[in-house]
Amino acid sequence: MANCFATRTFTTLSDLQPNMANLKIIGVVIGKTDVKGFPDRKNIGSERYTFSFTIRDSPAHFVNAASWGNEGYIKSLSDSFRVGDCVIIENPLIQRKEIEREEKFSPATPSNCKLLLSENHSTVKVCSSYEVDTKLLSLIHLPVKESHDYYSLGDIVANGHSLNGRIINVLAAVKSVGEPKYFTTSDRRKGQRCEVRLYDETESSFAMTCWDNESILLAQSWMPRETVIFVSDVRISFDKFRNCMTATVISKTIITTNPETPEANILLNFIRENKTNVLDDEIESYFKESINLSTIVDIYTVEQLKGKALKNEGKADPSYGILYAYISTLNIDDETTKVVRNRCSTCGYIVNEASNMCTICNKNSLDFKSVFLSFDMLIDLTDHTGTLHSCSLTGSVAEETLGCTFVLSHKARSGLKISVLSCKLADPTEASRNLSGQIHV
Ligand SMILES: *[C@@H]1O[C@H](CO)[C@@H](O)[C@H](O)[C@H]1NC(C)=O
Ligand SMILES: *[C@@H]1O[C@H](CO)[C@@H](O)[C@H](O)[C@H]1NC(C)=O
Ligand SMILES: *[C@@H]1O[C@H](CO)[C@@H](O)[C@H](O)[C@H]1NC(C)=O
Ligand SMILES: CC(=O)N[C@H]1CO[C@H](CO)[C@@H](O)[C@@H]1O
Ligand SMILES: CC(=O)N[C@H]1CO[C@H](CO)[C@@H](O)[C@@H]1O
Repeated sequence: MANCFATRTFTTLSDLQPNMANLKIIGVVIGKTDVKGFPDRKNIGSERYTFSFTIRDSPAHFVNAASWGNEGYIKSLSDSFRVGDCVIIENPLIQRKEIEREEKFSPATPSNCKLLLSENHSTVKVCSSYEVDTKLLSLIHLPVKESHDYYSLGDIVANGHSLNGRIINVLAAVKSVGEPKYFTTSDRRKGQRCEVRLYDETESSFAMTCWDNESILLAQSWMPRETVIFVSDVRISFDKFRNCMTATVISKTIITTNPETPEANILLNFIRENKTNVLDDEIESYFKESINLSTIVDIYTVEQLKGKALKNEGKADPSYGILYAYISTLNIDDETTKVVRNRCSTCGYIVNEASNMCTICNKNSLDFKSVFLSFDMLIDLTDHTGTLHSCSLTGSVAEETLGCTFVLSHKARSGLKISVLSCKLADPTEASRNLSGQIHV
């Protein structure tokens, strides 16, 4: 790698003025967008490509840089560095920033300039972290907003609809990072999505969705229950499907991983001290059935569910749907399988039968008399395409299904876990209409 600190000195971002020429700038990349293609108006039938990024060289100064060009140049430039890398830019064009236009889609910056990079004039070099001053590298852990300028997750939930559509800052810990999902839109564009679950002292789970490869890649580096993030300018919306508030990473968003601020340290202490004590997702979903059944409309066959399981192997994100099937095995007479189990009333987890201990709360259930009986059985579900074996039918859904007082959770060997949220007799005409509709899809 070329020596990044060859004789020529760098112009600091605080000294940038529009139309300055022959500059050399160094900075750490704190934000970056995906490459996008646009039809070229001057050259009908061809496309121009672009991406942008944000660099910082001191706590108070950062600027946006954009590059336009042909597909090959833009893609290879974009692939050459990531958020967290340190880059040296030579000969960028320095333009005056039109604040309103620029900051609609790009991060807000303190600078009145922006950089434009072109293939013919500018160069971007990536420095190895060994060569870079640690002062510069440490900027990656400094949020771009005041360290106290954020909403707690509890504040967001409490404000509810009034925050719908607002762009705010959030400080939170990472609870889980979903597996990225890739799809093709109806107009044949490729898309991707990844859901990150956040938590803090005030809220145990809050969804943040990433729709771009750069933020998805960044999210893959986060450690659940260890990483704290400061998300500047994230969009808050009300998710009608899940009936809750959610956050969405947009092109204005800058995410600071493991921020070095007093507020982030307090949160870090909280997650470290509370690590062993937190309910795991399974328990949480046991108590918090926040799914609005009337919003579940996708209809699947057994075959489609198995296909989905293969595609999603090892993924944590649940998906919801309706299955028209019959219960082909309901084994309540077999003495080797238990039908009823004790669950801990604090966390909802199954209490170990031999020790009478709740392994999650570490409480002895006999001391606390804090258990309740719950159905816990395995059933098979069959339709015209196949059978799902060993779906577990538990809790109140089992109670309703069986018509006696007592949820369907399923861990099949495929790694697919199915939770039955409701189980009712299907109207035969509705079922046949839906299933025949399916075949044409
Ligand atoms: C870059 O340079 C090449 C050859 O030197 C020229 O053909 C091309 O038009 C230039 N591109 C731009 C955007 O100026
Ligand atoms: C995002 O990543 C996927 C998988 O690597 C790729 O197929 C897709 O083209 C990428 N999209 C963009 C906009 O870079
Ligand atoms: C569930 O969703 C339906 C349709 O979107 C809506 O009318 C209803 O109010 C929702 N119920 C709850 C409890 O949020
Ligand atoms: C350090 C810290 O904030 N610990 C918290 C862990 O969780 C319990 C219960 O929610 C709190 O009481 C502690 O303060
Ligand atoms: C295609 C079709 O017939 N869809 C039906 C499936 O079942 C729902 C009720 O669950 C009907 O509302 C749809 O019209």
